[in-house]
Amino acid sequence: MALVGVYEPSPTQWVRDQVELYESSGGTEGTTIRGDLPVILLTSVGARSGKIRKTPLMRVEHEGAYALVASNAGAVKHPVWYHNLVSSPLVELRDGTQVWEMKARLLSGEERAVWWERAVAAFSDYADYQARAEREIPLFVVEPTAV
Ligand code: F42
Repeated sequence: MALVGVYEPSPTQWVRDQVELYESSGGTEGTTIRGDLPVILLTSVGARSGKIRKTPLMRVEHEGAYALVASNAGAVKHPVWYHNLVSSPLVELRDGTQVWEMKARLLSGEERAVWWERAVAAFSDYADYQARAEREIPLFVVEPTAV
């Protein structure tokens, strides 16, 4: 079942621009940052507003599952979308031209450690973000809802 709600674009201009380009091109443009680093698009439901939120994140994929890294560029606070996923784990994930409904699950322990390595391999800046974040950066894995 598709997510229901009114779409509220990000207040951050460059994020909003990336979402617009990614979606309006059907996932053929706006799919990278810094030249060639791939990005996916997360759609979640606002924990308080119930509005549809769209968030570009780095692409960390393994065997059809994806990690969502709540790095918030190394800020001391979790990004707002972290709270949205805790409250409402059903999400939509777009990777280029493909879109799936998926369920997000917060990782811990050994499973988190394995995905963290994959995340840093995909985007090495995550290691710097972790060093200055003063919190353990949360990781979700998202997997298809119907397997
Ligand atoms: N951020 C990451 O954390 N990890 C990444 O890997 C990442 C990669 C990335 C790649 C490209 C790109 O363009 C951006 C990238 N970002 C990455 C930044 C990411 O897209 C987000 O901008 C960032 O993580 C901050 O997320 P945020 O959810 O904190 O966004 C803020 C700016 C925001 O949109 N706030 C909204 C607002 O209006 O202030 C609120 C949105 C919201 O969900 N509100 C809830 C609701 O109910 O609607 C309220 C929830 C509550 O309880 O307050």
